Amino acid sequence: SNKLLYTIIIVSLPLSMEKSLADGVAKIKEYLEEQKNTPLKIAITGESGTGKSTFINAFRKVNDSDEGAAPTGVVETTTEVKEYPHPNLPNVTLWDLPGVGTPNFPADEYLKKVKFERFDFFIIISACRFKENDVKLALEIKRMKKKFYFLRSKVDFDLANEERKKKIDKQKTLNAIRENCIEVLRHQGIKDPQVFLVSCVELHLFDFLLLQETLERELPAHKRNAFVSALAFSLCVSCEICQQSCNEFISVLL
Ligand SMILES: Nc1nc2c(ncn2[C@@H]2O[C@H](COP(=O)(O)OP(=O)(O)OP(=O)(O)O)[C@@H](O)[C@H]2O)c(=O)[nH]1
Ligand SMILES: [Mg+2]
Repeated sequence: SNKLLYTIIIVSLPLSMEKSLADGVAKIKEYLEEQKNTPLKIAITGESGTGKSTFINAFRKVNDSDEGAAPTGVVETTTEVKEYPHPNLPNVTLWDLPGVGTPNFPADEYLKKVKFERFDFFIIISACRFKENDVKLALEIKRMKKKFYFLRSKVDFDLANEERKKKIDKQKTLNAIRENCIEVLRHQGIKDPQVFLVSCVELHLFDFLLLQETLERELPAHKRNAFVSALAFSLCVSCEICQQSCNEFISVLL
């Protein structure tokens, strides 16, 4: 992308002026190569019990009871951030986070406790209802100029619950859930929110395939963003520009 190229040129300019133009070009090539191999840390976040750990296991085709699986449960379960490799994409890791908004992880301490800013990309998982904490997470990610997908889990429960009451049009019910999520996110200033409906216990149904395809298609852009942020940050640090200016600089680039 142009923004990536501009960043690389800005970073490389002092080098090429000090040495030869060829050195500058070589440095740019090196940065472009490095960008391809940039690691991408994907945080799986949301309230407790929404299915974050179950999603990670299913995504990795691991049973909840297998050794090495992310622990899942009917009470608050994940209390430490843990990293899991992506099943087929090198340099991509999925990070299982504790749930936000419990007595152990109150919303106002959560971001600091899980070191939220270290992640490059986010999947917010929400179940049953759109909550205040979902909005807080989305706005924080927006503030950091990073991106997220919004996963509405447990839609199998929603359909079963509605079906118990009356004969329903499943597609209509799913659309109502999707539209509600999109509307709330848009209302909070999130442009073009990407919302996927899933059942973490029946991952082959609903939007999971679409989510997987979208992630793989958009991965280069996510990596580019992660790379530009890291590069811009190191540039600003080396120039001793204050944190505020650094954030402004990154926001212009992304
Ligand atoms: N029916 C159904 N059950 C689900 C779904 N996702 C998760 N569950 C169940 O919900 C419970 C909580 O799932 P977890 O994966 O432990 O939830 P979590 O978000 O990791 O919770 P914390 O670690 O406490 O933050 C488990 O009993 C799961 O089996 C889903 O999409 N559908
Ligand atoms: Mg968990």
